[in-house]
Amino acid sequence: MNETSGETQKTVDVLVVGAGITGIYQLYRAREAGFSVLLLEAGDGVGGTWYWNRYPGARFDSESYTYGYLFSRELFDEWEWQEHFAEQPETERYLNHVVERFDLGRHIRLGARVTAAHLDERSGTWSVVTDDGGEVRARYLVAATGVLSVPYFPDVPGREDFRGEAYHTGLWPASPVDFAGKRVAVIGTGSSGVQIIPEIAGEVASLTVYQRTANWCTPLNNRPITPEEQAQLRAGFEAMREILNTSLAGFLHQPHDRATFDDSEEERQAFYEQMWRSPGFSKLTSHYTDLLVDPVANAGWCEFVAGKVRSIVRDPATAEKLIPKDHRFGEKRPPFVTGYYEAFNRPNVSLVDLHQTPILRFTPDGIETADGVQELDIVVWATGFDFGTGALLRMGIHGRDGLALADHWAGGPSTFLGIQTTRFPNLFFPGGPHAAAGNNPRYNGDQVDFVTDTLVYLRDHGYDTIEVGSDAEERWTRMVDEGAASAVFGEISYYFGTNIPGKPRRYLLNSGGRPKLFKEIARVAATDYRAFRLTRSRPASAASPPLRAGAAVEP
Ligand code: NA7
Repeated sequence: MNETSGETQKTVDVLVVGAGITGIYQLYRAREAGFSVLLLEAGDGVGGTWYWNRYPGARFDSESYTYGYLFSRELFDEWEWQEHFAEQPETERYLNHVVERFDLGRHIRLGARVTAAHLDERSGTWSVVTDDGGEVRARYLVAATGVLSVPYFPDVPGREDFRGEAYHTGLWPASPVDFAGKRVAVIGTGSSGVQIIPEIAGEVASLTVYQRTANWCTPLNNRPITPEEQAQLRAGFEAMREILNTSLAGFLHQPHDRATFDDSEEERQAFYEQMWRSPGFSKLTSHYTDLLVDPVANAGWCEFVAGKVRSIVRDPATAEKLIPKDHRFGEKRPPFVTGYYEAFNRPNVSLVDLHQTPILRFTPDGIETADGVQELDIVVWATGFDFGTGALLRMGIHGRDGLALADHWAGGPSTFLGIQTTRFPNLFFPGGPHAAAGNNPRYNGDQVDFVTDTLVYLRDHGYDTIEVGSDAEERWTRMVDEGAASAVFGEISYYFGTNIPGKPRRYLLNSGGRPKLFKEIARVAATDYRAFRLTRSRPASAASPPLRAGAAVEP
């Protein structure tokens, strides 16, 4: 263990960047494993996604108790989630509680945005610079910077000319925005847009929703957790943890055992009703087994959802605009909603279909389309994120021979396990590109566990530098790319990076899912880390075991 601190420079074993759900867990695990640790966080508080996305209506669409940490039985027992799908303030409180409870705050430096990270090849250490003038030297750099952490603002002419207030859902201010009596626009109808729209619709003077692509929104079906359910959760902790730690997507929902046309028309409609009333992601994970593979089966469910939209939204023209015509259910990450379609029945809410009337420009007073200028007081950008690689490529990371990660990945990311990339030894990025798709904390947690086990292995075997081999990286990246054609989420999804103009079209999740991750991690352990090049930058101590065959030794 090594920790030194001077006025301008600090040295630690493990430097974590990002105090989101992954970074906090990594900090905890690395410290518990006996490493000296520091976490740098750009925000003025911890929480990551749950710090920045504090817009009205922001909430989980994974069940709260399946999203929270499972590493401590005591933590699980003492935190009573209020709702099956917790709202942002509760999650932010929870993450602050975790930091306090495990005394992690003293290892966290807030308000410190990483602007550069350079590898010192001689020592195998990283020198990391922050915008507050600090510099940290670390043997291992763990970028837990998230996949949805760089907000995207479309390049609309005149955007800077607008004189009203403007906010991005992913950069929401700490002090509440006063919507009362204001003329408001929401641009974007992804998961964030469809959460904020019903939340503010009753408060504003007018709400104009600018929709480019309609989404297949279905009810979240949130409700408070009853005292009986709280007791059941505690009694069933071990069983629940087992399911969550091994299931495909990290949810409790059980897969269905029937395909669409195993059922009669009547049974099918009853099942669709049951799905409509089911919680959150179960509409993907517990649906008919052929929902995502048989277009005819998928169309049946889409027709059912379209019927629901038509039955809720009173204006037929608005209803038709809200029904997707260009993609099937599940081709994009489906949002889950509370009162979304109902909001369009309010007299003060209107929908602009950007395919029919695109935004021409911003004016100082509002937004201009072919229909004229809509005068506005507040514009909400719910236009998403530079997914997957956005944060990593903006951190100024430079590896061997000064190679910039942004250049290394100019054509899209190449990784092994979504955790390491060649030419960047001792850099890990759990929860980054090529991670699995599902309930984020579960598979990001798998990656953090692997990183921590790896660091312990290195220490135990006298190594201090680890770099994935190009064979392993190519194998994993090929698996991701080849699997992308049959991945759950289709090419129009931001999971391919296609929402960002000029971004290479590459699949940014792990198309092999969690099972592939588990399999490869087991293989790494069984083959004594042969996928990696393990070296030591200083002579092994007498107590250290000899280098394994084939391992390189650096002076
Ligand atoms: P999303 O899901 O990426 O949604 C972004 C929305 O913004 C979506 O409706 C986009 O339409 C729209 N968008 C993007 N660019 C434009 C332009 N130029 N003009 C108009 N509309 C635009 O981001 P969210 O924040 O809602 O959700 C992100 C994740 O957070 C979500 O998956 C959950 O994991 C939580 P498009 O569909 O591209 O036509």
